[in-house]
Amino acid sequence: MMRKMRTMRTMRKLVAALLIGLPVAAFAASPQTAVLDLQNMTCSMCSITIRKALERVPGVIDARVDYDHKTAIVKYNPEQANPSALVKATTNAGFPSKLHNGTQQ
Ligand SMILES: [Cu+2]
Repeated sequence: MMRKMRTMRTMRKLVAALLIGLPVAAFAASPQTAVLDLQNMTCSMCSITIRKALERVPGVIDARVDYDHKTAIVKYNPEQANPSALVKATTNAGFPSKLHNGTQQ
């Protein structure tokens, strides 16, 4: 009898933990991708500078800089970062940018 009670209590704790944990997962925003057109890129080393600047922005998950196309493709958590923060980061690093076609995917 006592053992059953304890099991029930453990179960209840588990359910409570799930109830607390689930909404976070359910409402966590899915990553967004922004494409930036970059200025001032003169060599492939610039790509690294830009990538590092973007990766330093809180919420950035992944940043890829394409030297040939002078673009940066940035995956970010929209709850922490936004396109203007990304533009600001590259601009502060010496590479003014703007959203490619003003679009986000
Ligand atoms: Cu360079």
